[in-house]
Amino acid sequence: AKRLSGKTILITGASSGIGRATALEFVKTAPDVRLILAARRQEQLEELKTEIGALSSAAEVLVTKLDVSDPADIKKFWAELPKEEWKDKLDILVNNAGLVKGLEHVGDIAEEDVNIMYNTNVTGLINMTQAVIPLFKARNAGTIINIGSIAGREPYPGGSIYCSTKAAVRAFTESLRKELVSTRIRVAVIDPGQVETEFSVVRFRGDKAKADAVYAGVEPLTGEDIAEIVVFVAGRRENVVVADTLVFPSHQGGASSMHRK
Ligand code: NDP
Ligand code: 8X3
Repeated sequence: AKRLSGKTILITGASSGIGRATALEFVKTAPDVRLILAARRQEQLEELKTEIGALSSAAEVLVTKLDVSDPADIKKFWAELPKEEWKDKLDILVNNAGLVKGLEHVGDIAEEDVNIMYNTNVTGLINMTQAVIPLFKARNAGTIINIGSIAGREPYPGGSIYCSTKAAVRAFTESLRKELVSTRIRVAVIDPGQVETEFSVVRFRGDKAKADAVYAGVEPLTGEDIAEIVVFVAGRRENVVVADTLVFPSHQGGASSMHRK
């Protein structure tokens, strides 16, 4: 908690699921953290800001509408972020924004779905990271935590696009970590297995019944479970890099190895 006290943290995809839980977990761990919460849905971010305010009067929260899949929006975000108060103070970037669309097989995947997954999960994460690296290098400090997935390690049928985006996140993170070994900048990837969030609702384009069926007879992880790990990784001593973490619920052995009741 002491190590995270007063830190400035940017979380993408903070409006729901893992990102939202991560914001709350940082505040519970260090009540005086300073959070930049970004996502496309500003209303959800404002609600989260209110919830954080009720938890801690010492936390500072900046809510920003950001679509990471749009390079122009990312440029605008960094140009508008107040320099002295937020940009120059940034300590931690959590690249969490990401999504999956559908389960179609190759040959049947809509071009729009390919683009939204790659532009968000891969290009968005790269663009956010490229913007932050010069800031962190100037101070020889900073932590980048990327949310990957078991899907990036173990591709499954119907997941060609999503799985390959997460494999890209994994490779990008590892190259970056190796590029930075002469610095004090830390780079980590956390690969969750099954977590019950809005993830499946988004996959099935709002079909809640289909999304619920994914979690029938199993006990998935919660956003909070992953949030605790993000905060743990961020809160280690500056010389400690928890480089790579795979997290499952106890009934899950791999992307397609699941025990159902
Ligand atoms: P949710 O759908 O609950 O949350 C996804 C978040 O990403 C939302 O806040 C959403 O906000 C944001 N987001 C999506 N697209 C964009 C965009 N273009 N720009 C900015 N923000 C965006 O799902 P999860 O919490 O589960 O997902 C978080 C991360 O965890 C993702 O990277 C996902 O791939 C990964 N993951 C999830 C697993 C799971 O089983 N749930 C397992 C392994 C990894 P908004 O719509 O407001 O923009
Ligand atoms: C989410 C996990 O296996 O449903 O990244 O793709 S999976």
